[in-house]
Amino acid sequence: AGVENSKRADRRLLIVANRHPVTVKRTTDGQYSYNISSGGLVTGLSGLPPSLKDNSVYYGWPGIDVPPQEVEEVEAGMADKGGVPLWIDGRLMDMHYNGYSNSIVWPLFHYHANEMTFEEGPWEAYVKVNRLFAKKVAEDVRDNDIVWIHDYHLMLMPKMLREEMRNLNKKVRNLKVGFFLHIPWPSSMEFMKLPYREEVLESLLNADLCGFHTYDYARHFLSACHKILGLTTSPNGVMFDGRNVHVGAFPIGINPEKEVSAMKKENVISRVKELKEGSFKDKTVVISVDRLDYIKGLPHKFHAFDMFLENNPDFVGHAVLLQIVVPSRQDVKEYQILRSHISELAGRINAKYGTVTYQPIVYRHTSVPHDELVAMYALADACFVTSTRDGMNLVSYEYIACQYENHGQLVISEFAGAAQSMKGSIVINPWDTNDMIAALRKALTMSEAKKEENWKKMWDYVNTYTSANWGISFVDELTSIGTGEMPDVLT
Ligand code: ADQ
Repeated sequence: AGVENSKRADRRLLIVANRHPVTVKRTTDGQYSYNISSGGLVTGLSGLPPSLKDNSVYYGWPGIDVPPQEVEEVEAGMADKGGVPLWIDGRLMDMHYNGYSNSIVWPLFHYHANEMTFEEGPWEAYVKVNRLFAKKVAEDVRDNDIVWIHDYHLMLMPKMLREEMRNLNKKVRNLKVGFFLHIPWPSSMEFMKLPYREEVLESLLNADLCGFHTYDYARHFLSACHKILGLTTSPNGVMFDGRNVHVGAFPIGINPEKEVSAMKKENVISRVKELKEGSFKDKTVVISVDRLDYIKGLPHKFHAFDMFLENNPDFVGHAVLLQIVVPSRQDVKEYQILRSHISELAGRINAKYGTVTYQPIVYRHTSVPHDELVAMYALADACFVTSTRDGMNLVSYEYIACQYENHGQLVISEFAGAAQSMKGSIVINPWDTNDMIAALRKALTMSEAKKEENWKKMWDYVNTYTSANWGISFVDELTSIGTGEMPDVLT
């Protein structure tokens, strides 16, 4: 590790993601505010250790169109936060984000091919935005830089980056380019449905390292390279253009210290007490925290909770599902339909079992401040994750980090990447209602000794495979790739 660390020491790390972790907003008095956004990618990146963060520059769209005379001011504001904004027209970004990215790749990679929607222009917008990112980074890269491209919005960037550097006739020594996918890579049979599948694969193979959350995703990627492009693969790489492109599993984590220190704050301690003695007095609480998304299996979960109460009358009157949903992609029709569907389900279940003093589903559609989220994780007796597909699922890790006193249980879908690593959890199939009913009962009636034993296994994992560990492993693997294997100088 010492040798690898020295390879990354003093090298700049250019972290490139579609949305900049810093969202810029214009305030009513004409000033600009700079806020860290929420979401899985931001949670992962925010936990990188100082050894990586201190030399990092973040590239991404800041979420706003700024008039030309104010660009300099915002660039300075973002530079303070280690960021470089990509100035791309908001309408183009919208087509890029809601088009090929979220109406084609997102559903398909989560095995929801039926929810792919096709309209004019999404591919062109995807190409244009990837090109603009590639141009900007190509202008900025210099010797020894590490470029780390994130996620499914920027899959064309690895190839375009090399093209743009060639166009600029730019020679950069010892550059390393890595790509990490935050969502699942589907089986090759599913991936084959992707329009422009060859372009996507060939572009990714211009990176030196392609990383995924699990070995299954990495294996699916390799098999797509073999089946679609006819390439020769090994368990951890693929030969392309005379080079060995490295492929591996780098499971993302959280920064558990952030949750544990929040738990110790006075306001969090008093909030937990207030909720336990107030709205949740004598209640058994099952918590769920999801972005509003059809991959999270919300209808499956609500139906299972309904059937759980029907089959376990001893829990009626005191079991509560506390469901927090973060608004997401609200301008996409499928998401609007889902929103009204789950509101209706919650209303129906509450009408079925509720009384003036008991509401079985407490459903909130809002983003929640971190301290409040921690208080809710802390008071819950179990966490229920029912994703029909989920790259990893960081909510399950955050919950475990907040349970060092109570040892609440995790009930998690086998289709979430995290289920593979969380030994000690109760793994369920979200398509099997009886399985979920039994799992909830098991989680809520387990002996204290067994709960502690399970929780300890999960905590050991969460506390070892942190976001810091993820960032370091990926960057170390990237920088340790032999220079002989890749063209050192890009011309
Ligand atoms: P997401 O689909 O966003 O991430 P997840 O990994 O669970 O899913 O991360 C969600 C993050 O948002 C958590 O840190 C959570 O605390 C936060 N959050 C959720 N609800 C919130 C609320 N109401 N208010 C405030 N914060 C909230 C994507 C992939 C995942 C993958 C991550 C990281 O879909 O599978 O684990 O990227 O790679």
